[in-house]
Amino acid sequence: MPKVVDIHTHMYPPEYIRLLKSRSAIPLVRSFPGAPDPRLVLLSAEVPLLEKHEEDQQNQKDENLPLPGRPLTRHFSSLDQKLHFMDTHGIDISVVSLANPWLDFLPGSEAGDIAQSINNEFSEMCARHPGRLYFFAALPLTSPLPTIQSAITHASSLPHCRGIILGTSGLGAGLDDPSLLPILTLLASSNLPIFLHPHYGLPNSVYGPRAAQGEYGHVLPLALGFPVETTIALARMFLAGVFEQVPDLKIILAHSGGTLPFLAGRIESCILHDGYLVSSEGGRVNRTERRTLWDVLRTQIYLDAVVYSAVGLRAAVEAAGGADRLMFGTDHPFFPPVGGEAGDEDGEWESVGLNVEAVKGGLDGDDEKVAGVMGENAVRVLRLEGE
Ligand code: 5CU
Repeated sequence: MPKVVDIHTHMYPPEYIRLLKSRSAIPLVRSFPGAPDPRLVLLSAEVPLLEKHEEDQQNQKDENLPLPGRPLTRHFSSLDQKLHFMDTHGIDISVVSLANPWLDFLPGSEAGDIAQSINNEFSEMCARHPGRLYFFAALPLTSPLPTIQSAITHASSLPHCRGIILGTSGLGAGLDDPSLLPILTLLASSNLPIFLHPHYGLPNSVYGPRAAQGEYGHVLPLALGFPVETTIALARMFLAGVFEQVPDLKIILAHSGGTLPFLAGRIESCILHDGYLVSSEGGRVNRTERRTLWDVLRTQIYLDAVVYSAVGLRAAVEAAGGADRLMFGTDHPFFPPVGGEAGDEDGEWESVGLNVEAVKGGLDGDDEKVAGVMGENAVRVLRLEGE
């Protein structure tokens, strides 16, 4: 039987949750009177509502505002719950990663030790369930370069580590920052693919004042902010020539590449028609020798299949150059069922069903391709065989 593999599935180990509980700025965990679970507040788009709650508490006002963040249920940190979720959805193997914002907010002096301890914790979880769990390690990106390099060496020594999870901020200046090149080069030579995942979204001003009041829930930052962030991060790497400089680098893009499958053609056209880039000063665009974004997508990029529709899935397959470069994911523990009708959190999740249907529908029921996207591609690309 072909394996079903979930490559986009997160956890916050208990140590990380303790850290969030001690914080007063995002990311944080806070309890609110009357709410059954503490709230996990991660995104800058959630800050206006958090601040409004704080003001109301000080002024002893009760405006019936929506709560900021999302409920911190046991799904976020319990390994038993992860295994239950896998069993419920027929998932044989999960490649688990720390969820956003990883270690990006930690002081550099602490991040190295915390990265080591969290990566060890993931490694021990995987060792307890041989053949079922692997992980992408987190890096202490606020620490000095030697600490980051040691963390990569440590991660590659852990037997169940299959890559690293990375946000779009890099060392603070984005992924086109030349200072990141030694890290990308070491990842490539250590055969550790990057799972590139968004967190920072877009400035709150683009969502408008009604979103700041919580009127639209999380829809704008998650549905649009996240994918656009990923698109911009990858476009910046491409424009900076990172893929030429690190030709062995492999990146798995979250959420089927954000909007790249749809926008790659436009990015290419904008490059070809950019007066500065084709001028002698810009000097980047040599029509005959230049690698195109399409070429990079088809050689150095893989996409997850967390796209929720057959239309998006087909575009992702086209952009990636074939169904053998897509890998199924769930985004667990995010997007649980909400509201009575949609089911309970211990049962089947609608969000998972949508992605399974997208794979089947987008591939017109081609069993071999479906089996590839649902798991066999991940087994091959991430070397999940052998336990
Ligand atoms: O719901 C959310 O905020 C998120 C998140 O923060 N990270 C993620 O991977 N998916 C959804």
